[in-house]
Amino acid sequence: MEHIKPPSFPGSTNRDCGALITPVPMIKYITTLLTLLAVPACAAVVREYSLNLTASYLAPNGFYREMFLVNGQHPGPLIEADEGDTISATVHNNLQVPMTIHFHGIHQLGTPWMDGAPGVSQRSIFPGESFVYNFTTVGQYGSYWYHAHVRSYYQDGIRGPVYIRPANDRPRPYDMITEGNATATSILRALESNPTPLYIMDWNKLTSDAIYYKEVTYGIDPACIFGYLINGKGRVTCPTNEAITAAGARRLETFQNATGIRSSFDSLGCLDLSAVNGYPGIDNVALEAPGFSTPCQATNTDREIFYANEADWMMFNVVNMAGGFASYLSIDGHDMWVLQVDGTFTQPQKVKQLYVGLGSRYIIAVPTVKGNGDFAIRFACSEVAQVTEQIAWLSYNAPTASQPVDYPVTSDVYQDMGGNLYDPDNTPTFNETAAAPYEESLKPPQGPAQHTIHFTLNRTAVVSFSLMDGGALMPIEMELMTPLLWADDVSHPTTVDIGIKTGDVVDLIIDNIDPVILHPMHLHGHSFWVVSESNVEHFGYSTVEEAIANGSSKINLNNPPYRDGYGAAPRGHVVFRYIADNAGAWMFHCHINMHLMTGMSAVILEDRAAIRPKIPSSVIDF
Ligand SMILES: [Cu+2]
Repeated sequence: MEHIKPPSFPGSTNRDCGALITPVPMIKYITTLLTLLAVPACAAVVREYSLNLTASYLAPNGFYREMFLVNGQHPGPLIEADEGDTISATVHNNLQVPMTIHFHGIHQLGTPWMDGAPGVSQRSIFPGESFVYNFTTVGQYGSYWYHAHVRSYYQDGIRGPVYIRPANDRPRPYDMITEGNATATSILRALESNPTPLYIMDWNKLTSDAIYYKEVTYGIDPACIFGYLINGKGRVTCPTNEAITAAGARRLETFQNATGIRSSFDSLGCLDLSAVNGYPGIDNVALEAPGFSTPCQATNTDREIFYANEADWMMFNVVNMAGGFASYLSIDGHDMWVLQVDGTFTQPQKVKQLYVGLGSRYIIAVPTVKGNGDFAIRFACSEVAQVTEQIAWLSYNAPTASQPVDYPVTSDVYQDMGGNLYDPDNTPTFNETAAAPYEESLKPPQGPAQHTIHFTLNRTAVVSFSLMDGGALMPIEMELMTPLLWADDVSHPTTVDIGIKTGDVVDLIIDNIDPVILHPMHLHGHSFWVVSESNVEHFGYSTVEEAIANGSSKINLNNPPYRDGYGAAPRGHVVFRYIADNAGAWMFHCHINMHLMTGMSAVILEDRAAIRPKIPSSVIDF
């Protein structure tokens, strides 16, 4: 294999793989055939990266705090590859805390010890140490990301994107949205080599350790952020309480239905959760949750700007790298075509609003409108707990040093800061359930599964979240224990050790009994089909087979979404089906960091005996 050092500028590569294809103006099927013939197969290479983790004191939204950086930046640098390449990323931990890096959505096929789960697949990288993550991208393409998996440290800045250009022979849905226009299709094909980054991060006033300390010491759920950052940039705005309350009307109702209490919003749009937290108004600085007690102060820091110029299309790589909150995305005056979700081409959907789940990735194509002007790209928090919005810009003007001026609602704005659609009947929002894979062969196995595991998502105390039936919590200390991948004793109550063998089909039935919180559930090592879901009722059967035998209309084994993370709605359920094709010890957890840290996590052992002898001694002895 040839070794390639990281490119010195974005998108550079010394090969032609996945790059612009010369358009051939014929009917689409012949075009596709010629396209395949015209491009030589790519030889896999090793992509070498060095990730240097440091701490700094910076003010991305105008307020200084300690934060972490990867190679001096936040988010970290793009790791890119062509499908089939090997990635070799050396992590140098120059922080004062232990660290691991998880490559979110990358299956780690055959290398479960490279999964970056502390106490599960490796020992932590301690301050001053380095560790090399080495893994293949065979069989995977599209958008991923990497992040710290120790505690909540990715919320402090240890997070960045991974992009894998699809192999030339991957079927793409571009003809469906260009109606066979070969030039347009070739433009999309070219944009796919280097989509425009649109990375969403939630940001806090305090470090994640400080928040966690307050959480466990005082028993408060700090379900409140200090706003989003887009590509590491953003500003604090302070809408009136009247405007926040109007945008948050639905949230107030939901909270009242669940608790019987009429709540209100503070100046950062955070819902007063004193009814949950047990403190009648948090006004003690020692107890202060992010957002509470300190009146909102507006800042004038830079927002991210993208210049569209004369291109017919833009293609965005949307990644939700947040640690707590999902988001609604819309672009004023623009449609969006959703083309990929979680590293899989999907049946395209034309939407004006996209729900961006925590940890999830979306490749979207945006037809440009040309002309002049600056259009807001809006990110509105989708959670009950807060009304907050961040903005980036899509600009048709010549680049200047000054920032566009925020503007209020116009006819071209599709959502408000609460994520509410202005014209819900005529403004299509993304339908996750309908986002089936474009490749029709990517269907779940039919028939009964070999294993069914039932989970119940539950809040067992103010700051205690469980997923095991019976309420067992994964202790945070697990991060420091001998990794379960090779530990002698795996008999912990959050370890699922039920004899899963390679080739077995596994169903995860997940009932969410919380009345308010959507839990974004993430499985390591696999993608799964979402074969049943509901936001109004629990699954109600002990297996998928039983549901089918009873004539349940819930089950979709025909064209379900194919994901590596998916939200379990409050009072609802999801059922994930996957093929055990990757021996290892795989985490299954909520991606809300505070839920993960307080127990909402399990490890599913898969043919551990087969993989254990193959673990490199360099990993075991690390
Ligand atoms: Cu959760």
